[in-house]
Amino acid sequence: PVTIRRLDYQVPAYLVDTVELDIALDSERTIVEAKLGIRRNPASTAPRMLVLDGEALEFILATLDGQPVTPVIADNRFTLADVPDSFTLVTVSANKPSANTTLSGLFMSKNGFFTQCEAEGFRRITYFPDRPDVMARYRVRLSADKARYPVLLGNGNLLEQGELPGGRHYAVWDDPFLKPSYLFALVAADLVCEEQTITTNTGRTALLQVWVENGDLDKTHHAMESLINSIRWDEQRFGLELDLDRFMIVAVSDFNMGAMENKGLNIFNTKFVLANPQVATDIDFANVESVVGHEYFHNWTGNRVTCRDWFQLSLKEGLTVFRDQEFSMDMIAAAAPNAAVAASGKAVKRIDDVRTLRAAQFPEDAGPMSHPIRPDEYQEINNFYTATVYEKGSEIIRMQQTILGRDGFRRGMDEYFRRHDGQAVTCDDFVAAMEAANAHLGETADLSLFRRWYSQSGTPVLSAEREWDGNTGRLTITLSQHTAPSVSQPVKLPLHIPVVIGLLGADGADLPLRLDGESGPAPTERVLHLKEAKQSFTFTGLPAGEAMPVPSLLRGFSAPVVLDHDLRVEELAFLMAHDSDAFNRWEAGQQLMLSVIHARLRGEDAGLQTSALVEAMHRTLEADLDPAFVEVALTLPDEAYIAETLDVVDAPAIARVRDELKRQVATGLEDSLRARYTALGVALAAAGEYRPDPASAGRRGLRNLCLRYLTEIEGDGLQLAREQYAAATNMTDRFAALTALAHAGAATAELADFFQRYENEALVLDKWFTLQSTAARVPDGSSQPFVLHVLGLLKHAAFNLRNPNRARSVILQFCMNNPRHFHADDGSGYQLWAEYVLRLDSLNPQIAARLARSMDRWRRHTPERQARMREALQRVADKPELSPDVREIVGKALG
Ligand code: BAL
Ligand code: ZN
Repeated sequence: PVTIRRLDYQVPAYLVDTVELDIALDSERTIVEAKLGIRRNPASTAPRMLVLDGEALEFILATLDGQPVTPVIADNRFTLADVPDSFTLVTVSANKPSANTTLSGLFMSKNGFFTQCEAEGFRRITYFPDRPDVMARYRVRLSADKARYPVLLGNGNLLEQGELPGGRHYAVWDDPFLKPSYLFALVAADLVCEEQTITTNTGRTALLQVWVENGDLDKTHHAMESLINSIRWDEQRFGLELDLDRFMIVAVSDFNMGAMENKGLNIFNTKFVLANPQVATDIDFANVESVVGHEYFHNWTGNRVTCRDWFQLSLKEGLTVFRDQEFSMDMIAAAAPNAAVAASGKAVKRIDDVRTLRAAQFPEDAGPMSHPIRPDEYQEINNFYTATVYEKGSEIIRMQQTILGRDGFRRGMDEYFRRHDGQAVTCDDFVAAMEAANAHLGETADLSLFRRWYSQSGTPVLSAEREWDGNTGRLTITLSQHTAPSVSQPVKLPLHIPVVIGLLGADGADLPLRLDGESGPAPTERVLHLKEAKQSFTFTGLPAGEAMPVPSLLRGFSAPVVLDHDLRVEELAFLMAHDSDAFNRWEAGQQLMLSVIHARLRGEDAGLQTSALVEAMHRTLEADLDPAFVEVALTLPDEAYIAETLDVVDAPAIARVRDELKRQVATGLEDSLRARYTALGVALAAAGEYRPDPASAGRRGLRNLCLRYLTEIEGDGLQLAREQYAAATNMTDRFAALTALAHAGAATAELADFFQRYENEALVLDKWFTLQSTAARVPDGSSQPFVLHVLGLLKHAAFNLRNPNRARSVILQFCMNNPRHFHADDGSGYQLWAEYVLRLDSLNPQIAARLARSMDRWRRHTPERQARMREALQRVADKPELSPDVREIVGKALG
């Protein structure tokens, strides 16, 4: 395998100023004529040789300034020696979209032609320097059969369209902005759209369109609304305006990613566009809003300012995830009736994001694919669209906002666009703009040490120790940090960690925080800047003669670290009840739950701790709190997160202990759970028609959690679930009831009914497959080995390995999100994994590589399982013709 290294970066030898494409679409042989205006890059000292990328292309001809030339075509490269300083190159090539199962480049989905060019798909469309720092102006003429592909879409503005002989038609699209090739897109399909015009904050008019298959127009409204909200939010929060006359979203059902931010022509997986109350859950509605926002926000953070090279991917992805997270929070707050509900709603969103980070990114950062948010090397860039680059990347942006303040961060963003609009830049350029815009803040704006977050991988462990002098009211908190060495970075250095802290007095209220030597007014929350391996902070003027104040550390999860606290069980319960920071109230509960789970895994009875926990959960359920918060507060830590907190993972044992605790909670809270279930049902019915707003989604979420607990124990839980399933008027409630029944192994009839009802709704069928692949039991609760049930799903007439959503809904969901059965003692889960990695690899290497990653943490399992997992990994690694994608993943896992 070839390793590409960040430090080997060279500027492009040739630049492309203009691109004119003429694309004659045909499923069997699409002909692409490309006319490129090329010039020598004055900054390059490379030999005078033009090298273009080209993959899976049939070369037809090339001319240079009108004269035929004969390039050398080998190893996915097109090479022409001795080219002049400035010239026009025309190439004609062909490709076969119907045979393109990789879904990278130009491919076919059921109703037409679509493209995916990030990261390196454009080279499968035409010969080109396919790297993000070559930015050009594009004009594109598309032609296709009119009856089959009546809609022809491209980036930018529609200049012209018309008829052609032979039942064909054409359209010419012109993109006024310079863009890298990865943002190129086209669509030629049989589609319909919802459209709306909007006036931007400076009075410009733009046409917004959401394109879908015929029959799906009843599911576009939420995406359109989310797009308009995104446009407004970016104007208000960052002063960024929509810069095009037309902005299109197109939904496609075969797609590797969630969505893609192509300039003016976002292409989306249907999963993140289509939603109405009958087919989408509250979570789906929220995801549509967040992904529509994410892709729209890329228009500035990614498109107007793009990445110099793919090592800088987090420049746009971390920043854009941060922006979409903030957008969702602000939308929740805007819908809240008062400040308290707004704050709680924002905390719930933050909690969801942190749960994702812990379940996906923490394991990644501790495993064979561990990499800094700005990786130093890769074999296949598609493998680096990771939780680290995205979610940890967002945390690194969030910390800059915490350090510089919201206003300071905004100043930095303004400076970033002032300096770099229209350029392809680096992560360092971003941090430099943040520093420059805030230089007046002095040392606060010095991010030189902070930059290590970009270059160092691994999750730091932050430890806190306390020393209380009750006579003088002085509390010293000593923070220390440690990051475990990794293969590529045996020595880890201290990072700049912003630790947001509060101190709770005996009555649970926040105390003033005055550091030793300070005078004047003292805030009740502040940021401690840990910059060394170990640092002490002494707070003075605290109530003398009282018990030690209880520290609330890392409020709002102010840094992506593991907090190794020394809080006692009573202190955790105290924080859970009183902390003014809702995130930390939730976190205290999670830590209590974890300590019970750990004790039980060690074989201890943990009776007292369990009682304390159940009591604390009971108080939370009975308190007058935002239902959305109560839902997350009563949810036990995910199995994946529990596994991350252990040295040796016995996945079925974790599931068993977690189940037992769930049953104990359900038994302890049974009456309250039933009462709350009923009361919430009454409130929701009184509120009338289904709406996916945060308040009603929160009520449904809590009500369905109550149902889930009730189905864990003997009683009327299953009956309630059956009734809810039958009476549901929206997908959230119907699917929640089905989920509760499926996990209880009592869903045979409802699963059959669900299939019949939604047979023609692909996204709902994906849910049906996912639920069965991730369930705790087989549908009828029998003792059939679970893997046989999964094999049955894989053979189901509605299963299709070529469709990424469907493939993910069974095989990836089983391998990644059903640890108790995937890690079955007989190794059958691992055998299935190997077989499907190999099958998928010959169709779609990107999806195969994602599946391959479910073995990342194999070395943490029990010795018997490790042996079986290694065998399965070796079986894949031994296949001679593996894609570079899968080769990199299994190579690193075994390495
Ligand atoms: N740029 C790839 C898809 C996304 O992150 O929006
Ligand atoms: Zn993105």
